[in-house]
Amino acid sequence: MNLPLMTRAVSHGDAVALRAETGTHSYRDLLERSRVLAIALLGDRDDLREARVALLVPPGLEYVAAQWGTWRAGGVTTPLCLSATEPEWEYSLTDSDAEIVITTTELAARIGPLCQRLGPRMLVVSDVTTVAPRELPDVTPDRRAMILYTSGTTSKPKGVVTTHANIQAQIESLVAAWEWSATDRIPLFLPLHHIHGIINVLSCGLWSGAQIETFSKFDAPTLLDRVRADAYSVFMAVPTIYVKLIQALQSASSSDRDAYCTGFGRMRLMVSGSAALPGSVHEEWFQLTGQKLLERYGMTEIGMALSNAYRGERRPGAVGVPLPGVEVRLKSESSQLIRSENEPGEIQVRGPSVFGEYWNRPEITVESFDDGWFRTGDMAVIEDGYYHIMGRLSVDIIKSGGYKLSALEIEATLLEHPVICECAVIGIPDDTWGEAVAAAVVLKDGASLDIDSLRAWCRERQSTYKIPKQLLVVDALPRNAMGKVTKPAVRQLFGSP
Ligand code: MCA
Ligand code: AMP
Repeated sequence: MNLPLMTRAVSHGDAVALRAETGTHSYRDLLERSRVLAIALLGDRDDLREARVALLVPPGLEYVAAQWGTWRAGGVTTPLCLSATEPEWEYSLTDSDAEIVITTTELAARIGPLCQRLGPRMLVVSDVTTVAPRELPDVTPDRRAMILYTSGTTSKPKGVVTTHANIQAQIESLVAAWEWSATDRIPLFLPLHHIHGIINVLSCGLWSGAQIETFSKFDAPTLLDRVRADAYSVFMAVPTIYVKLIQALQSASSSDRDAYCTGFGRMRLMVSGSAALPGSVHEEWFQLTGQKLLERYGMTEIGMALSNAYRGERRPGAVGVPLPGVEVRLKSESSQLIRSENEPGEIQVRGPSVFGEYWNRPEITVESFDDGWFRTGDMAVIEDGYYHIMGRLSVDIIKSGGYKLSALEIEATLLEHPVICECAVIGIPDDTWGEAVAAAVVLKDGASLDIDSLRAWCRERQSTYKIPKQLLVVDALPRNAMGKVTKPAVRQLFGSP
């Protein structure tokens, strides 16, 4: 067993690793379940040799067993979004060329027909109970470990490939900066197909010997009851969740609110990230709970890059300074290195936590690096020593509820609608979601469309967070002299700056 996450788990032994619907599970349980699963995955092979293994497993013991089991067998995990539609799963399975799909009894009925049609073997975790003992392969840190699908400036999501060494660097940086320890207890309600949930919460917690309480999804009342009972020392969420928690606190009775707020106030660390945290939310949270949220900045391709101080200033509207082991620079539009404060530039990142490649997309990989530095596409400026995110270079990237969405991908789906001839998708500011998806469409002659029927049609094809929340039917889309749709003018149609 040569992967540090697992060798460390040996030393954590009988400590409780997970509190889940299935009960409590020790680090020893995780090791045993993942060993058995690794052997079942291997069958008669000695090493999966980076075969892609898709995971459609809810948070809990079975998810960790599937992830660690795949890694211990030498495979590459491709976690799927639990609430995705069949076309979205099909895209991930086909693009990653998944050989095996690990799932649960409940989800097997939903993914089974797709596996039969596309060919990957389906393995139901609970079906694997006993296996004959055998050696597991040596998995070196330079090997590929995980493919996460991320939307961007291409119409279809790209697979971000990280190695075991990248993952280790991402974990070690956060464990050092935020002082994780075996006494920590953290709730996990974020989805486990993105790094916020996978690395920042699950893997940092397990690396440290901490206790993680898993939930199938974010549910404010359940969580608040546990907070009131002092169940956690650390808390990590996207801004939308803090907005929803503020709403829940405000509608609680004053005695309940006091108890919840006292619970939050006692935690040693509360972090916000994945999207900009509005200064008003930072302030309101502080007023309610006495906690200064620590905001940080990251990306699937690089892990976390910038963070406010754990011991030191947590400045609203800023994302702090580079994390341990991460190098960050700003490059101007004219490709000049920015050396002074108050001059905006693109954030570029280098270091062991940065991914190596987009799966099967060598050209896009090359274009994404500038002399070894990853080009994030985010603009920032340094003010009084702290980085501030100013926005993105591409208007086609939307951040909604912490999810990164591609306007181009949503447009491609909308164009399949029988009455839509043309469309332009943008993100418009939204108090709860950060940005909300809005679509301007031109319809075929004589046709009509309303938002409810459009949403119902989209539901079969795309995850709920990609479905337009606002619809505007127009006679023509605004275009420039070259005939290209001008997104700033589309924003104005929605009355958005
Ligand atoms: C859901 N709804 C939405 C959206 N999402 N409406 C507008 N915009 C959205 N984005 C609607 C649904 O259609 C539904 O409406 C209702 O809200 C409830 O849906 P549900 O899915 O149950 O919502 P929820 O459970 O309350 O979800 C909110 C959430 C979730 C908990 C904030 O979106 C979430 O877990 N987000 C985190 C994503 C994440 O982990 N991102 C990190 C990526 P109706 O009832 O009418 O049908 S990693 C990353 O970004 C980098 C690396 C980083 O820095 O971390
Ligand atoms: P993802 O591709 O889902 O990994 O999302 C990464 C993107 O989320 C970054 O490129 C940023 O645009 C955005 N992001 C993450 N953290 C923050 C933050 N604290 N403030 C503003 N944007 C953020």
